[in-house]
Amino acid sequence: MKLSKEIYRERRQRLMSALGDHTIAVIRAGELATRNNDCDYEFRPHSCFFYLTGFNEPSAMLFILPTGESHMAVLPKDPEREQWDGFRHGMTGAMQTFGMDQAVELDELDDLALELFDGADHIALLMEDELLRDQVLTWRDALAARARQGAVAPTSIVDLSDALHEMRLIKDAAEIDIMERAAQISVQAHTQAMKAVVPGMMEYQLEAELNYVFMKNGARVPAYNNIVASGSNACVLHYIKNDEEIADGDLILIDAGGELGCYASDITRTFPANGKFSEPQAQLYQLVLDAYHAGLAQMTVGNPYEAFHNKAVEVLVTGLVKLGLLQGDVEELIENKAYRDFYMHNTGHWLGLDVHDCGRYKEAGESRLLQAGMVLTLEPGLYINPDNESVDPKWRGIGIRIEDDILIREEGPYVLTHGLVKEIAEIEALMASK
Ligand SMILES: [Mn+2]
Repeated sequence: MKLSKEIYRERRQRLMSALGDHTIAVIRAGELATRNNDCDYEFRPHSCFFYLTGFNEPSAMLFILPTGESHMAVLPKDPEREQWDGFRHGMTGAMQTFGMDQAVELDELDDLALELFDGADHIALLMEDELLRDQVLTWRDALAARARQGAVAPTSIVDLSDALHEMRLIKDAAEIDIMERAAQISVQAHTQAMKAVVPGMMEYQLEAELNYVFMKNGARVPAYNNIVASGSNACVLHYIKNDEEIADGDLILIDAGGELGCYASDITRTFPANGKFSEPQAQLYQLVLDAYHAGLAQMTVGNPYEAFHNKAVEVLVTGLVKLGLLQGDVEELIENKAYRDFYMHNTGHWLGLDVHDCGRYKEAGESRLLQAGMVLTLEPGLYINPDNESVDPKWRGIGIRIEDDILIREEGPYVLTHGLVKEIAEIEALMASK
């Protein structure tokens, strides 16, 4: 699942061209996080660092010069530590395997930074990285203190977020390939969950089916916490307790996706625990599905980002009026956001190394236009709070979301999560066949 080192080199060069001359970029992998006592969480590098290096060891720091020339400080080779914690690439690996022009061990980090920063005008970093900001200022001060010895300290710190985020937003062929593979593992996991569910099961037992399929297929971790919400738990948007019993007659909403090669997939399906939608469940489900199809048709090159959300809202509100959950004029209800009690989130987000991936949604205050290579989710839903006394009791506690991952292409949207049932008849047929 590794891309060639030339791909990473080209990305570093492209970033530096975007940042302009006299700028050095610095970015770090991140540190191991303690879970408890001497147990750490599994390390997962910062997505921006990984995007530029493919390097997956904690504590590493990358410096890129205006030419694209790249230096990295890494954990040292250490036979004793490696005996306990596993292989480290070390300096030689950073250069040979990852294409760094120079690598040093972490105890030489300060020397490397001072050498590289001396005479540079601007230091570019992810401005949100508070720790690195402080460290860069410390290096700046050290250079300033050596002015009489001829050192020249940088004069400004600039944010590289926007340049890097915009690069990450448009996926290249290699990324699309990995993302489709991640998506297809998640398709298998959701299919398995639909087949495995039996009323009386605990939500976490169904979650185990997802994790099994993810891991068995190489997506060693979920891209975000699995949501397995039965009944009215589906109305809690980020329900991750997953510890209740699934009742006969419940709908189950699963929002889960595996992570492969650090790339996320993100799928939601909603299906009946007993294999058959009730009449009210089917009516609301079909409405969300109609909004999905209407939204998908808007995901074309040159269309504003907000178009698919607006279309989905229009379909949902029209349907809610028809079913009697909302009363009044559709346009006015949209204008007043009267649907927010039933639909309180956006219809999608960028997807990539992060599940809520980076990249601007607006440009000059306007919704940006969709471009080939963008990947985003399409996820209309409806959530009828169990305590909502303004609606007929038959609707209360029903929560539905349908979510796929979509690649924008010149020839039209491509569903990376293809092959996963979502029509009512398809879901019921799959569940009846188990
Ligand atoms: Mn999502």
